[in-house]
Amino acid sequence: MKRKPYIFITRKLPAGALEQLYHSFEVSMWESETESVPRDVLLKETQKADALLTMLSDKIDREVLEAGASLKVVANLAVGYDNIDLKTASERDIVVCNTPDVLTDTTADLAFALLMAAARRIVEAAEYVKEGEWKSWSPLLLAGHDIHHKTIGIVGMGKIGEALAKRATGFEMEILYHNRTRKPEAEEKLGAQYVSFDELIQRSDYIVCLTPLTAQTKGIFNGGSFKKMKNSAIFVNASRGPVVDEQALYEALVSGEISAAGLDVFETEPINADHPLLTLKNVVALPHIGSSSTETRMEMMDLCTYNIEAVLTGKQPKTPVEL
Ligand code: 8YV
Repeated sequence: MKRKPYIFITRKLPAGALEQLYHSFEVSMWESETESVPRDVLLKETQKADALLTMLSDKIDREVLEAGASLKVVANLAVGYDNIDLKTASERDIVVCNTPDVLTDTTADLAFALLMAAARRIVEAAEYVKEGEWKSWSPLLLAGHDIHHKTIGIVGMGKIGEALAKRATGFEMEILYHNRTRKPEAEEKLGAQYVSFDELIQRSDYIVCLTPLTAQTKGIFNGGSFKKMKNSAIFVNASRGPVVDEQALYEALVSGEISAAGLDVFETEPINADHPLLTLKNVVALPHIGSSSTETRMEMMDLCTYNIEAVLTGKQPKTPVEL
């Protein structure tokens, strides 16, 4: 009898999300919600896998892809796929899928929430109350910065960037953006203005990074860029940690070159509790939860399972990455 195609899932996911797969395939998963699958287990499982359902924390490099003699599809539970070696996947005719669209609004919500939290010192103020520090009122108690009518600069005007710009219109912000290509719809409908990267960082009160991590975007926020920003600028990163030189960001925050930062992503994740950035009051740090609403995570899992099933049954996946 022909064996059923085998799917390996690199993290424990709710069984309900995978029901569709259990019907027709042999499925197993790494039974931890919090710990990444060890490299040796990943390599061993990949040897017999027809499909992998992966997370951002799995390095799907040449060694893994070459181990998968019958591997046909890698479905990544993320819109980003910088953890996957696309070149090798393409050479080996392995389809790579991601989860765009379903997470657009949720991630834009989070990016705006980070901006607001950093601007109005929400986390610092909440801790102040909980720690019993609130003894009296004073005129400038935990005074932050306004958001409405300020200038937001969006670096990376993809779908999430546009959804963020839409939110910014509600706050009557001036919207600047920088992207590899112009976005006529965002310009016409949202009044977003296309500017160079330098003009954006110089003019914006809020600089929000949403660009994918590529060889071109690695380290674009460095000492030189923080120097060009306003001293009152607030920097938000909801894309990938390595687009930022964290040492330079730390120095800019300490020296007052910029005023605050809201960070959902870091060069190394999870970030160490003793990381210098975490000692600063003007940093709001989150554990990479951009797309993490229950509704959206379920939709992302559904999309991954749809894509895997499609490839394994000879149909078109919904969201293949262009290789
Ligand atoms: C993921 C993300 O949920 O989609 C992305 O690229 O960064 C997040 O939405 C997270 O990376 C988990 O894999």
